[in-house]
Amino acid sequence: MSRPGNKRPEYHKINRDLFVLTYGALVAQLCKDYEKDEDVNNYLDKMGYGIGIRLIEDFLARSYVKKCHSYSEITDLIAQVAFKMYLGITPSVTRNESSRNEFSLILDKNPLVEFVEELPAGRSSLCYCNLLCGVIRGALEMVHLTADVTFLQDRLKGDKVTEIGITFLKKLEEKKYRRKK
Ligand code: MYR
Repeated sequence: MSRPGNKRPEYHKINRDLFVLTYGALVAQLCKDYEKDEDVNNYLDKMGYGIGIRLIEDFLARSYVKKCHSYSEITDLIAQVAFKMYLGITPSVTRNESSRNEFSLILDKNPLVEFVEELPAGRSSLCYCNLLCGVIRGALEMVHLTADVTFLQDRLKGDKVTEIGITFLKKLEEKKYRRKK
């Protein structure tokens, strides 16, 4: 039976909502388990890192992307292909003009906070979506790149935009991971 028009099947929406709500429950639980925001942020980052080092295989297999030749190309790829693929959004990319290795992803929309209006009371230093930083860091490490990835601005904290900063640090030796040709 053919699908009516171009409408995406409803289960995509249901799965996304379930994921977003599950993520919210995870953050809520971590806030109960850890008193300090910093510990929650670290936990989310580590968890994301674990996801990122596995996700990269899937990403490279499904995206058919070619090897990138600059940090700028890699950041564009993360924004335009990876975020689109896994979160359905395309952040815009800005570059720190005075440095060749610092970039930002500006998120106009963020599906992970769809059901969140504000940070929990007394949690003003919480980086609610810190999992994303870990995912990016982990995935990059598997293509031999170390990077600092942190939230520089966050709408949940009253900032005008949500901004993830990526600072590329150095190229790792190509021994951990060999990309299939
Ligand atoms: C290369 O030159 O080998 C390609 C580099 C690809 C880097 C891809 C990084 C993917 C990051 C995934 C983030 C997903 C966030 C939802």
